[in-house]
Amino acid sequence: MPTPLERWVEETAQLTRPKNIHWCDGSEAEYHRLIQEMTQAGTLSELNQKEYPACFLHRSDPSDVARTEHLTFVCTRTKDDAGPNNNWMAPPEAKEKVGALFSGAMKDRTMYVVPYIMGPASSPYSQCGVEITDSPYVAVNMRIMTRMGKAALDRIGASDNYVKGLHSLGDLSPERRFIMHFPEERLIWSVGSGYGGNALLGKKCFALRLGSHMAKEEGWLAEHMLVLGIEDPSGRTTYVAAAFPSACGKTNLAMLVPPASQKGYKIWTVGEDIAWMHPGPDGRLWAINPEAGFFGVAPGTNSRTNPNVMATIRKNTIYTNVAVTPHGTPYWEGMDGPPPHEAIDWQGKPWTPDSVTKAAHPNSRFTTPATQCPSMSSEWENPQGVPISAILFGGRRASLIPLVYQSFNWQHGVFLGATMTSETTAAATGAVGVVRRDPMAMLPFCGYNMGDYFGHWLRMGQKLTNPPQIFRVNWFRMNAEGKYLWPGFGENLRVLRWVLGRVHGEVGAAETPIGNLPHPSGIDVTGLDVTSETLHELLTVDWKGWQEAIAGQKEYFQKYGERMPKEIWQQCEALEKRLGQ
Ligand code: OXD
Ligand code: MN
Repeated sequence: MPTPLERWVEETAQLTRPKNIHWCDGSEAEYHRLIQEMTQAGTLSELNQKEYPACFLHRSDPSDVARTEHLTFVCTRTKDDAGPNNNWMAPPEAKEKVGALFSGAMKDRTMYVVPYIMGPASSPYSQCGVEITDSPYVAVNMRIMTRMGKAALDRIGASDNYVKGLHSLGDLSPERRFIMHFPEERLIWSVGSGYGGNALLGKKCFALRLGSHMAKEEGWLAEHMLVLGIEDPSGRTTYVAAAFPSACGKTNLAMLVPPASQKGYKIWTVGEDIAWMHPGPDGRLWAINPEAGFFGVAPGTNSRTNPNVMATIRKNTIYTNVAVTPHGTPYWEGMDGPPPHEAIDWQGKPWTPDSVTKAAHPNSRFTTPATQCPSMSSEWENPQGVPISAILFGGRRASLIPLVYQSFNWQHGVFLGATMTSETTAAATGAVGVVRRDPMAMLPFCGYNMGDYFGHWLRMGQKLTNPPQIFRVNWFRMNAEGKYLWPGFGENLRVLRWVLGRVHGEVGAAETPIGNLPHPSGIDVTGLDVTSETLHELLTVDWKGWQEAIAGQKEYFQKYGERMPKEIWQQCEALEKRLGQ
């Protein structure tokens, strides 16, 4: 008797008509064989194996370099369940339209059956998925990003308890590209793109869009958050989760190296993109990292901004859309040292520092195993997760939002997350640098109506007798000349220290209409090129700016109509009142 998984594989093969079927076992030998086949086929090229052992380069189709939010749909039974935050298509229409694109799509190709676990293999909070794909690049990337192969197959066994993901490169045409989610069926269909966020279905599609939907039904949280542990000089480790939109420095923060001035502190990485968080029996919130690798943005990464990741990506790494030097080593804008005199750019064309185009694509990436990261926490695979004491919500905002402030309580914290705004980045197609509303950094990833999502967050607070403290942060404030006011990167530890002080009741704050702000003496700026005027600017409430911002917040919340929880409206009114309007 075939298992449900075998039946689904058979049905999918009938639809997509592959030349052959390969069930991935996740072994090292299989990984190397696939890499070798791709190298022979020209899908991958070898980098300098002496300096970058087992590292390879993939160049994608130039039209397929980022997440395509306008082609991403949540196909719930009713439009209202997907909400104004998602593109929606009725499930029957989606199945017909996209099913036609899958019909015969794998002709002359191998179909890879990729079973995987999201989360530590022995964690009760982990979940299984199976991705059927015709892309060997996806299969090898999934081996880095998840616990892939036999362990997952064993866990699934004869059950039907796994998320189904069907992926085909199709013809890579943006006109025939769709990323469809059916949360009610725990099913994902993705066609026409090989880009990580669209094609590695465990990541955004499962761990966030379907995950957030599952989390709402089951009483937990699936969030676009890094998780880190801060060890202080007394040896105490405090865990913090932080939501930032794509390409706003989550990977750098998760692996922060304390500057020499911050003696005795250490940062331990638990995760750098996604957190699954469950209420524990002790009333605290416990987080696991569902991933096993990092799919990070290359440009701007160097040994000042992120020495730990620079060490991580020196071996066993797949680079996508970076440039290559004549020496066969990868190169991207903002890497260490001067640019090479010449290089081959991300599209395979000759490039020199005088070229008007970039050498690497602004959203070029590396896929690399988490186990290689020097700052990985000893707790990162703890099946129970780590207890979260603080949650940070951070956007990229040149003005208005102070460096850091704390919410008055959980409900106010949910409001701080719900009102998050950020400037867009190259991680998604479309204009870069435009301010958009991105509640909890989940706008592109919440698999259901965000009005209900805010309600779910509020209910979670009621379940937690010892909830994390909630903060808003902004490393990206600029002066009138467009210069950053705060040095960022490793120096962000100075802000985290204030957060720790608040969590442990060791430091005071100034109560303001928007929340509790540090007293200037609360942020240690010794040795930094930050004058007291600059610090004052970073920690001042711009009353007029906030009064004006409220109108935009209200207009946004109105979009959610009846689904918007009244508690969020109450927070809006309370803020208005505190600002004296
Ligand atoms: C990512 C993203 O790749 O957020 O993590 O786009
Ligand atoms: Mn992300």
